Amino acid sequence: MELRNGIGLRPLGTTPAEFEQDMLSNLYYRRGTTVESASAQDAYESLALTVRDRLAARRARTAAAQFAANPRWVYYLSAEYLLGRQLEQNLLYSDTGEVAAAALKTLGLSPDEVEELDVEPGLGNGGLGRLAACLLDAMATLDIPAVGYGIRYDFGIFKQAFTDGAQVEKPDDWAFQGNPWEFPAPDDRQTVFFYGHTERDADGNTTWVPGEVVLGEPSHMLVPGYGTETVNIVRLWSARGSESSFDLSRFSAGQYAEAVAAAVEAETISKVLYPDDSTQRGRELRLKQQYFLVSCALRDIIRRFRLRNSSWTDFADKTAIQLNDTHPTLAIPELMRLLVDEERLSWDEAWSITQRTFAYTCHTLLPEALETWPVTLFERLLPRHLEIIYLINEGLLAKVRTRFPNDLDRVRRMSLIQEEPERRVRMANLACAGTSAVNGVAELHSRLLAETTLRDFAELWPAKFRNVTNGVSPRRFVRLANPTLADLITSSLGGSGWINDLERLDGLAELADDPEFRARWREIKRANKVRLGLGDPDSLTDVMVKRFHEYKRQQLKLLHVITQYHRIKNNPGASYVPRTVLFAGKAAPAYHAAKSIIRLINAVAAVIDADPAVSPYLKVVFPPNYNVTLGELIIPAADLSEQISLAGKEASGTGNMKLALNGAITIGTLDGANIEIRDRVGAENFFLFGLDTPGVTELKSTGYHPRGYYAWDDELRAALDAIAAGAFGGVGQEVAASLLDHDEYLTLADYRAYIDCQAEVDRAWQDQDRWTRASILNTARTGFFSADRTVRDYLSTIWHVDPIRVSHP
Ligand code: NBG
Repeated sequence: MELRNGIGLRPLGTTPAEFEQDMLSNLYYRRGTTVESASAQDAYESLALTVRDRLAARRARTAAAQFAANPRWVYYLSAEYLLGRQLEQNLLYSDTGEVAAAALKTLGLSPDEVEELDVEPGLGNGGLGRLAACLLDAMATLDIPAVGYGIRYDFGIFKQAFTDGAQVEKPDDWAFQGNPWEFPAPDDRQTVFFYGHTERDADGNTTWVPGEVVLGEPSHMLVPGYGTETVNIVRLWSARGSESSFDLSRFSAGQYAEAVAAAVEAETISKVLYPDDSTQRGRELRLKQQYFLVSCALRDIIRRFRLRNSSWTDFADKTAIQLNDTHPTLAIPELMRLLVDEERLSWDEAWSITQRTFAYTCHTLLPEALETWPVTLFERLLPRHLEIIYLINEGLLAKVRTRFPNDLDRVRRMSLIQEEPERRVRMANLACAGTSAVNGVAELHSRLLAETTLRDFAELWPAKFRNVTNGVSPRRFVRLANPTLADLITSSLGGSGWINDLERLDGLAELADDPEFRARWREIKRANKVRLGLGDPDSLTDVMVKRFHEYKRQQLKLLHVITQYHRIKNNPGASYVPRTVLFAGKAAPAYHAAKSIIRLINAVAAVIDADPAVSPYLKVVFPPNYNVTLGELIIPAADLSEQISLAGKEASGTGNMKLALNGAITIGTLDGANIEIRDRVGAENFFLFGLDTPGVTELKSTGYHPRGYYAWDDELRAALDAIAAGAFGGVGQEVAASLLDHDEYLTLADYRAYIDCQAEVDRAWQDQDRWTRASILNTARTGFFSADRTVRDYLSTIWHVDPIRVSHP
């Protein structure tokens, strides 16, 4: 009995000799090989297993403590997780870094070679996916009983390469060599239905008769807390064909492909992250993925609930499910279906449980980014869910009509069904209706959500709307990514307590004027640039790393680069602040305009590189395939952080937080979390430019004419003319035309303010003491942006879940 709950486990050794012994047993018994014939992969996996075992022991104790407490759990549902590499993280979190290094040494293995084999699971696309990973990290660190649910995509986000400067997408077969960090649990598999029809019996009960049955097989990875015993899990689901999906008679008849067709079809569901949705089949696959995730997750959540509870009346008190954007919104009608059709609860009771269980985080302001699905697709794929959505809609609209009589327009806007031009299900509306809390991810964003994008819902349910400003993991983005800075901070603050209590960074502020401390600060930044190995480490490293999107305005940064290029060309004798401009990021495969901007950046980089009059002062680098691993190298090396989205478009940004924490100074607009960063670091330590949200609204309402700016500003005209004339290749014409004719994100309107602000950056850089002071203060004053604080905010305003301490063995 003791053994079962993880408390009676034989403790694993902590000495180098014991670690080495365990690594050898893993090599022999689990890899089935010997020292003589071990490959680098064998060495890596044996090391990974040895580290994992130490966390698994903690996991066993965590589960014992958590289940014994029968608490309210947090379940985080997300289509994306960008977990980052696991080896270094788990060495740190299990405090085995030193013994592991010693063991590797005696076994004659190179740590670098082993580290190289640790593949990043790229199961996400951008900020939303990395936020999910940071929140899991913080929940474990704060001892919160939590499980993350997602999909184990066979292929993660594509690998980006450049051919002639153009983005090409290669499949990311991240688990090709296996993934030593995960535990498959096929016995917890779930059955998922699709298609078919519904039937009603004499008592009015409904049954869904499916047309396709697929299996969901989970495996989990460990999510350790830092500086605590808790180890939570993230459970990722793979789709499999059901037992009947192999057709032996066809196989025997030599129809091999037909024999496995059903299984292949089923497995397609977890094949890739965000399949191309430009075709009907692609859209259907995406909706299938969404339902697959929520169906598996909810059944698993209910299975866990039943381990300790028996009454549905307790469900919402024991379960807080957070919907990370609208992708998992189908969980709302799915829980209704389970409660009403399968558990035979009354509609009202089921609806009350559902609303109290769920909460929804919105990550965008772009109305076009709010998901909708054709009703016809729903009808075919999820016939019962569509019926349930109609019923939810009836209740919702009745409420709207009572609250706002004779307001037909409002009813039309709030309906879960869009009627024109095609009938579609509005997922964000469903998410607002079926939850008890809706939050944005930065103060401005939450306010704008309630005033614009989700205004009708905020008027109906003002108390539902909250703000929870995003945060990032200080473990991954300072301690692991920037170990020398972390050491300096630890020695300056007299201990490493700041890592789990990030506001303590404030103690660095008093060192900002200490010349010795400043010198050390600068040395570390320089060493991080050398480690990155791109560009002159003494130049100003100007960094724009994020997904490519026109609203984020990489094109504005590019206009600055071209303007600077022209200035140097036109006045070669003058002196310039040498800059290395670093772009990194991927564009969605079907996003043509973003891909053109990537291509143009690479072309400009090549022209500058080839020009000896310019290249001493200006260099543009664009390392391909931005991911968490590359971010961990770039962020600590940055001097300047580019956060230049059009005000009112960036929900929050989290790269802005990571960069500021690592001492980069932001140049940015009053958008997303930039505002909160500036409030904290102080206006004098932040380069602000551009229109604010009221300014944007006003300009748009009076009619925006990009050509006016072009006509009036000589430098802007020169830059656009050069682009359009093909000075940087053929793609320029299209980019210039789009800016001159549409410029949806007001790039040209903010151009002059941005260029002038960049001149201020140059001036500030020339006073290195002043710069370093500002850099130190950026780190000192951004402790607020720890994901730990974010999780505490979710806990106190939305989840109301208590921590559970796991005792030492
Ligand atoms: C992103 C927003 C960011 C925000 C993160 C996390 C997606 C789809 N959205 O501004 O663009 O910081 O979500 O909330 O990745």
